[in-house]
Amino acid sequence: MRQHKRVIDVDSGVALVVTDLHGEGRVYDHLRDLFLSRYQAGTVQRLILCGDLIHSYGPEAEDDSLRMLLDVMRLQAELGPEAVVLLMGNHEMPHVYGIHLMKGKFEFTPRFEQALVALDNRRGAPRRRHEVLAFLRGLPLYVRTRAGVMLSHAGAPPGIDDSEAADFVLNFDHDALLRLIEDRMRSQYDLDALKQNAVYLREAKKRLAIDGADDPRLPELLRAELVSQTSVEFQLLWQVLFATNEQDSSLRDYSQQVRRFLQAVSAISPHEQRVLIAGHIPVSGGYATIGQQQLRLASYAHASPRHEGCYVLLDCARPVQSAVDLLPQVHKTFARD
Ligand SMILES: [Mn+2]
Repeated sequence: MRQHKRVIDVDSGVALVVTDLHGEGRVYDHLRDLFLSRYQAGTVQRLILCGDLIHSYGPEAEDDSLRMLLDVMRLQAELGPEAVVLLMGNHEMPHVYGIHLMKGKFEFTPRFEQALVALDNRRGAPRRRHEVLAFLRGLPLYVRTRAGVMLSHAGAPPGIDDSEAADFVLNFDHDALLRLIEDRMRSQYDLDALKQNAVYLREAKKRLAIDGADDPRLPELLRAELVSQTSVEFQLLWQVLFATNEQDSSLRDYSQQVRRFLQAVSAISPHEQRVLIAGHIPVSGGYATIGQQQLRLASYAHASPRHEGCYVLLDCARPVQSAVDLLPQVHKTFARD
């Protein structure tokens, strides 16, 4: 049995660690093929994608999000859940709850929701919508290693500084939260009235590709609103996945936050965790150390320039003491050799 529901523990092997591909299919194919050739040669044993696999910043025709996600599901079914790992990022999570994610002119979620609904109407589709959603709901938040390196999407969240708080995050239960909200909806809301609400119907169609008043998914927009507006648990999950690191405070304060988070996690983990690898935040040149205990990684979409993106070849067994120890294991996504 896994010690924590949202954690994959890894004790051995070399992992190819990648992050934030954001629907860039060409880059995904390149890194997956790099992984597969080394996997077959026996030099790399794992592919770990640290979240935000989906949601392109480009035009719809170039958005490979769903194809990439289906390919990860296929590869994981083939090689096993410890050989191919996708961590949940802040761009995967919205589809678990049906919430609307936008940034400036980009509305990320409707396009992917429409693609998911289209899966059920596509002949020969390898998976159905409900299977993809179940996969997203089951995603881990962290990988822990014997090396003492913890992999995450967004780094250390604020306020996780004792083992009780860490335990809650490491066991985060989406199903329980959704059930809680659904029970409340049934007892406190007239769900039939939604069918007559033209504004609701329009928003439900736009955001979640809900197909009119008779669609059994009709209450899901209300559920999304209730989760995001009223749930303390959801706010915590938000802080985990949208962590702002040193950008909202200072490097000094954030370094303390990282230290406290890793200490709290270590107290309930098989091995002390001393260094975090995280993506999520743009970084010039594709990587940077953030204090002594975090390596920021951007494999493509968040690297500037993008072709300077990086991946890490992590020896999951050999102890790592600080972030700079990882620098020899950082490589360019597009090597020039
Ligand atoms: Mn991202």
